[in-house]
Formats: sequence, C-alpha cells, structure tokens
Amino acid sequence: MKTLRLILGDQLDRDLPSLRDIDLAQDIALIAEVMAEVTYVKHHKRKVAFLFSAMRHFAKSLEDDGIQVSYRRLDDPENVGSLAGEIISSISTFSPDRIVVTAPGEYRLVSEMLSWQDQFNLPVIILPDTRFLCSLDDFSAWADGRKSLRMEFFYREMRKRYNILMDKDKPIGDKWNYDADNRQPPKAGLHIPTPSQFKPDAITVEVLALVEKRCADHFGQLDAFDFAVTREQAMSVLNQFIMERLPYFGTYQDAMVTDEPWMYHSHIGLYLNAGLLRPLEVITAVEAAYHAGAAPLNAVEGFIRQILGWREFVRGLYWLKMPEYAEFNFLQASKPLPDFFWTGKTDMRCLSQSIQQTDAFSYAHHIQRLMVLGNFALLAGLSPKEVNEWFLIVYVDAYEWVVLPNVSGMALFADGGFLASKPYAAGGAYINRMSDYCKSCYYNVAEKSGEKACPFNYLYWNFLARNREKIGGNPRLGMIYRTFDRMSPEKQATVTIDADRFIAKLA
Ligand code: DLZ
Ligand code: SF4
Repeated sequence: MKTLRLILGDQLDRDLPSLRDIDLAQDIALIAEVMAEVTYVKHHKRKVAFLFSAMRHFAKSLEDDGIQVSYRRLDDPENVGSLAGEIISSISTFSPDRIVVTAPGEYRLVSEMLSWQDQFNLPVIILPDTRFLCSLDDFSAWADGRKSLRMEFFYREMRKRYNILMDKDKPIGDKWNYDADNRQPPKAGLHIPTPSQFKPDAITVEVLALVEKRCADHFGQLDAFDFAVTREQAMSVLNQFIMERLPYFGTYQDAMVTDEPWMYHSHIGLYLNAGLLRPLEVITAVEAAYHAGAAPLNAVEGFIRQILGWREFVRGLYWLKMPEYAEFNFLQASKPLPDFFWTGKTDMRCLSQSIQQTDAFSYAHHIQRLMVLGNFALLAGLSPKEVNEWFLIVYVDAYEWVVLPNVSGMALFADGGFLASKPYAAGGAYINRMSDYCKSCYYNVAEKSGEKACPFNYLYWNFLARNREKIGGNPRLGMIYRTFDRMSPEKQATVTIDADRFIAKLA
C-alpha cells in the first residue's frame, strides 16, 4: 500500500513509529517547512533556524538510507504554507493510498489531524509517539484515582520500571533523591567550560538567510548560531556534557551567574524534544558515567530525574488534562505581559539578564525560567495565557506539551495545585542567594519597602495577601502567612502601596 508519511519538525528520529515499516519501493516521507507552524506563535528566529536546518539534514540522512523524501522548502514558490495544504499537494503528486503520521506533541495539531481523513478522503493513521518512556495509557493508569499528582512518586516507579540507578529493588545509595546535596549558590572563581559549538555548514548558512528574511519581525537573534543540527552533533554535545559538566551539574544546577548562560547545564533539551537524541540513551550514558566513577551520585540522580521523571511526567499530565489545562487560571491573574519581556529593558537585573540571554540564545536555564521569570509573572499576576505564549515563542526546546505544565502548573499555580503542592513564590533573598545579579542591580535586595527596594520583596507579600482567599489554607504556606500577620498594619499597608505603584508603572 503506497503510503505518504508526514514527518514533523520535532520528529527527527530514524526510529520514528511512522518510519519503521516504510516500503522503500513506493512510500514517500514528506517533510515540510510551512509558515503556519512558524507563525501560529511567532517562534524565536533561532528556534526556526535550528528546526529547519535539522529538518534539512534529517531529510538528507533519510535519502542516504534509500528513502524517497519529498522535502518542501519555505522558499519553494509552490509552498502552500500549511501542513494540510502540503499533504494535498503531495496527494496529487504521488497518489498515495493512505497517510501515516506519528502523533504530534501539541493538542491543536492532533485536533486538526482528526479532520484530515474526511478532508483528504484517504485513511489517516495516527500512531502513538513511542519516543517517550511512559506511554499515555500507562500514565493515565498511574494517575487514575489520585487527587493530586506528584512527580516524585511517578519517578520512583519509572526508576524501578527501567532499572535505573537501582540496587536490586532499592535505589542506589538508599535514597531516591539527592537534591539536599544540590542547589549550592555559585561561588567565586568557578570554571565554566565553553559549550559545544558547531560552525554552520552550507545548509545552515542558507537556512539562516531564509529565516532572517522571512522571520524579520520575530523575537530573537541569529548571530553566532552554533547549535547542533544533526544526530551525530547532538551526540557529541551529550558526550561533552558528560565529560566536562555533569560532575558539577547537581551542585550548581540552580546557580545563576552574570553573563554565564550555560553554567553546568547540558543544553540537550532542544535535541531531545526535536528527536535528535533519545531519552533512554541519554539516561544510560549518564548512569554509565556514575558507574565509571566519572560523576557523583547527586549530579547523576538529579540529571536523570529531569528526564526519566520530570520530562515524562509533564508530558503525561499535558495529555491527561488537555484541553482544559490551557484554560486554567486558578488565581485569576490577568495582567498583560510587560513590554520588557521582549526588550529586556528593565532595571531589574535578574530579569534583564535572563531576557537578554533568551533573546540571544533562545535559552535560559530552569531556575532563570522558574524562579526569575516565572516567579515574577506569578507575583505580578500576569495572565497565564500570555506567559505561556511567551515561553512557547522564546525557547528553542519549547512545545506546548512541555511549556503548559511547567508554566501553568509549576510557575503560575494556575492549575490550583494539581501539579505543585504550593505556589513557587519567592522574594529577592532567594535570587540573591542563588546568583550574583543583585550586586549590579539598580534595586537594593536588602530593602523591603520604598522606591529602591527590590520589587520581588514587596510583590511577594502582596501576592500572598492578594490571594489569601485562594491559597491561605495551604498547609505549606501556614508559617509564611503567620509571619505576614505579625507585621504591623503600617508595614502591611506599605506593601500594598509599593506593589500598586510598581504594577501601575508596568502597565
Ligand atoms: C516548531 C515548528 C516550526 C517552527 N516549523 C515547523 C515546520 O515548518 N514544519 C513542521 O513540520 N514542524 C514545524 N515545527 C514543529 C511543529 O510545530 C510541531 O511538530 C508541533 O508543534 C507538534 O509538537
Ligand atoms: Fe532581581 Fe531584586 Fe536582585 Fe534586582 S535586587 S537582581 S530585582 S532580586
């Protein structure tokens, strides 16, 4: 049966379900660069360039394997601009008997695909995406009957199921989680290795020019583009991370240093999420480094937890809760995103550093995302829809399945505690402890009130006061509310005055 096999931009894996039983004699793999996917949110230029270059390299590797590939470039005059439109073109060119796809990572696209069979008048087979370690059925079965879902318990099940860092039926070292040894503040004189860099080849150079032209009004920079764009290059990023950064990953995973965007992080999320790396190969390579004595348990366990635990958990949760998850706004936050999220022009040093890095590299590490940008959005009461869209646009590893639970669930508490046991709210002291940003900030982190006080300080108390009705009963916040209640009425009033002044200025 002649089959048209659509491969999406984040499905660049030779072992993709929709490629497995390909008939080399007659099937066609369709890969299409389309404006609809580039602009449903206006993705960061670097993200579009990464995906297009990786898609073109992947197409070439499929052809090398003898697969007939129909590759639609964005600048092809016949490009019709949407995935459905490109399938219609391919149907008229190749007359396939059926269409096969691997389930996409975003709900909006699955919904669209469900109408394709009628639209094309051909069977459209959507295969489950097996590139994850927990199937959606297994996740639903695990979640069934639980009032709240906690990653830690899911992660332990996954450790046992895949026999990762296990000593028979016990976790190696007798503890499941070594975060108590992690999260150290940065100390002076840290040596941070240069990350992997790849000089753009002819394919990438062409893509960069195309993106510069067609995405001129998108956020972000293309200068000094140096991401991996092939599986081989992505493997070398992984190996270099294991050799040079993994040993310090755990200790400094939450640390932030001025002009050091990469720290000891792996920078492989974009490759995993686009299909260039596979989660199990990453996990087993990192586990092997532990057994070889090349990295300590706190680093290895912390890293593996992100992939075997957190990544699988948020993906399962997304599909379990869509489409409602996108509508959640438990705290009824509705402020628009301030302009400085696009310009980086703010006197708040932690925010300007995180946003400028995001603009330059389409990257910021998890604490910049969660405890600087996300924390600010939570405290300032920004609209979850606007914050989610910003995260989806600006990060090279971002797809809705990963953004929505992290932003709405983890950062903004918009799901009311389904994913997180309490809002991750913090004042300036946390950022000061974990970074060197405050030293060069216009604001004073030690001041609690007044024009020069760190805005995180009064926004924090204002957030708690404002949302008391919704979160005041949370047992994990009891002590904090008691501290607030011990403040004098004048001090409490000052919090409101400072917060109102600051928020009025944002608008
Ligand atoms: C993100 C993205 C972009 C920018 N461009 C394309 C594209 O031109 N063609 C394509 O097939 N996929 C693209 N993607 C990835 C899709 O948006 C992604 O597959 C869905 O969001 C589902 O995760
Ligand atoms: Fe951020 Fe406040 Fe520190 Fe400035 S003082 S960098 S606003 S935490």
